[in-house]
Amino acid sequence: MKQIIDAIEKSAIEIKELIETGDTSKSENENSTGDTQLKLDIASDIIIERIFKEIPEIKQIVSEEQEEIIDVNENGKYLIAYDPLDGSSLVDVNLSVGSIFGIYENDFSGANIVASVYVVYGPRVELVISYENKVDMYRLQKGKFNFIHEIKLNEKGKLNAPGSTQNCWAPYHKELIDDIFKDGYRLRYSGGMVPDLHQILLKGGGLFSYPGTTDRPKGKLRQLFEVFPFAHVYENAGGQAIDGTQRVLEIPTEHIHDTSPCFFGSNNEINRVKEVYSKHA
Ligand code: P6P
Repeated sequence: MKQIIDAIEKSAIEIKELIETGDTSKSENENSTGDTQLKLDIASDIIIERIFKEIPEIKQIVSEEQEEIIDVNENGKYLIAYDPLDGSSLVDVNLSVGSIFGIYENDFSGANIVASVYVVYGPRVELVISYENKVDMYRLQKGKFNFIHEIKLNEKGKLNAPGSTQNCWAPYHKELIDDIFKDGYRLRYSGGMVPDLHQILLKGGGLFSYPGTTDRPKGKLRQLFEVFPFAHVYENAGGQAIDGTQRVLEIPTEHIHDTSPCFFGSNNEINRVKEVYSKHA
């Protein structure tokens, strides 16, 4: 696992420089989910793939930006699914973005995720590792990632990050979100999954939601590259990650680019979601 962490740290330093100087315009290509790729997406993906291909303990990799799984080492132990630069379109308006890595054994499935790592490229570059029963945060300082502190969620938080197209929400979802705001929660939503979820983790808790909607019944966020890695983080930090009723890590993956409705948060807020969604499942 250390080889992989070192590789991710190395890629983060290169991607940080790419964000500062790179071309943020659109490419001619679309990824397998149909999103138009930015040149930053492709360049970040090339950096990560190049670095991962040097790591003996990696068996396979798959990128959100590519259609197929890539075989790396037949004797490798780990399979890595990654989103090289999530929310890349936010770079143009100078908001934070991130890279997300799900580390799996045996196959790419929620049940077989064994660790996850994400990197936030913001005013500071921070790297969070969820492994075994801990979530630890590191910060890039003078070219090196230094340990800062462990991350734990409170039972109840103060932040509410409601995603997706509001006029496509189910009426009961809208009522749930409105009720949470009526209880005094603060709106914190940038449109970047990594900084939005990082903020809730660091500010002690709350709720991030990206539900199924009339325009996207299965939600927008990808299971292997986004939902499962953050589910691993939130559960290890003492919170939960569900699709409305069940743990997202129990959801079967039919296709490597499958999406899933998702709710990440502290126990109190997730239990509110379960109470509402269980009546409409
Ligand atoms: P919406 C970025 O494009 C992303 O994939 C996630 O980082 C983010 O949480 C979500 O989409 C935002 O989607 O529909 O709320 O703009």
